[in-house]
Amino acid sequence: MKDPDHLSRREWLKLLGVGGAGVALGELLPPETGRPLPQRQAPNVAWNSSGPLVAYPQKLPLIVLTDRPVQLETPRDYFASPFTPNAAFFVRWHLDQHPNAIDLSRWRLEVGGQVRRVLSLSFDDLVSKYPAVTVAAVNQCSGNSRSRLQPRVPGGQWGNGAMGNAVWTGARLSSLLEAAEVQPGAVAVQFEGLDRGRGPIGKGSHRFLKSLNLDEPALHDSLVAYAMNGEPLPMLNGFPIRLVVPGWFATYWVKALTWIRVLDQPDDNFWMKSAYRIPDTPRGSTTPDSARAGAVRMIPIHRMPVRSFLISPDGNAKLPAGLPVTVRGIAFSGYGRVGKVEISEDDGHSWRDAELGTDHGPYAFRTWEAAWTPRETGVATLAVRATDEAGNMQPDEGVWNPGGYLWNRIERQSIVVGGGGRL
Ligand SMILES: Nc1nc2c(c(=O)[nH]1)N[C@H]1C(S)=C(S)[C@@H](COP(=O)(O)O)O[C@H]1N2
Ligand SMILES: [Mo]
Repeated sequence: MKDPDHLSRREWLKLLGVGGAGVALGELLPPETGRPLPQRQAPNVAWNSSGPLVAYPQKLPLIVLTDRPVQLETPRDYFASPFTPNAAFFVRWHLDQHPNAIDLSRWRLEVGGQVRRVLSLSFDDLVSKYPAVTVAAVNQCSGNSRSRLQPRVPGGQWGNGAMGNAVWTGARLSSLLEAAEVQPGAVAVQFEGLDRGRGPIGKGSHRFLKSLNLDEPALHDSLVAYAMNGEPLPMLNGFPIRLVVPGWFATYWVKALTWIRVLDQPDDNFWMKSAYRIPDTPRGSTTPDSARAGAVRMIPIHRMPVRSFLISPDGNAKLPAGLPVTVRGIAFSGYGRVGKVEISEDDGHSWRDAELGTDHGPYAFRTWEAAWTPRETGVATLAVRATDEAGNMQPDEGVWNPGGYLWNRIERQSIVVGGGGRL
């Protein structure tokens, strides 16, 4: 994380479009964030889920999983860039009354619970009283690729597009906690969004509440973010602020954050105790039988396992035999930088290194590319696997758990190769 120059209140209001033409965060942002939006083609149903494309406010046409609450998946071709445009960024809410307007003049962020000084911060306070920091980080739903699990599990049947990478700017969570002076005996910090709704009936789940233990290292990397790729957060992605927990699954990235509560007891609310739990087994995998028998210890989901994706060629076009193409994609891990990406042309029997693109930090998408010349006509299959610096390599087996979380099997893409003909 780098500490940019402290920005004045006026500049931040401008950034939000209140005080005139938006101030660019340009100097802080990698040039890729400013690229024009790619043209969309028909969604690739083998890669994405298969809902209709609908444009919600501030959003490009995205794939609808549900519309109440809103859940939208990002089509594959937006992952050709290492930064996902805000307007194409996926959306997931659990409760159906999520905000569609915020009056910033009345809005407050409260920091309370086991603290010596309760804080009630205006948006200006948040922007001007605490140093602004930035981090590039992937936000990925725990259930990304859930539709791959066998046997199928209930929950949103996401393809691979419930993820995105952005540059997040905000105050460090730890700065706020220091200012509030956490009391001895505190054990966890709970986060609450403005959204309300019924949630699973009878579970006290009408508010979305997540928490991090105070001794959790990820807490010290976390931001209370008010900018996403140098712009205000879209309403559907949590305007005006959200928690960013680099390396961890998106369920902790509480949107429309309005309460930070320091707890003196472990958090046993529905969203921590019952939802988003994974088997405490290698890779978080178990079997339907052991899950049904309650034979496996469940723990809260946390960091994201290493994954990589082949973005192009996407299989929508026939490629000529004998002509070289550049195969491109992205990779990331919640356990450290991507150290290596490899591709295979023979279904995983042999692998060769792809070339890694610019390093945007340990929590960001890392682009990769490799030259490939299809030799024979017919259907070719490419596979891609990544290894992170902690030594975790993507396996060629799926996982299974009742929540449908943690999918990270090696991805494959079939491509039709036609005769090259004569030139
Ligand atoms: N307030 C609030 N924050 C939330 C949620 C929610 O339902 N309410 N869902 C979480 C989950 S499970 C995901 S996947 C991400 C989705 O973030 P996005 O909509 O910005 O892509 O938000 C997280 N933060
Ligand atoms: Mo999620």
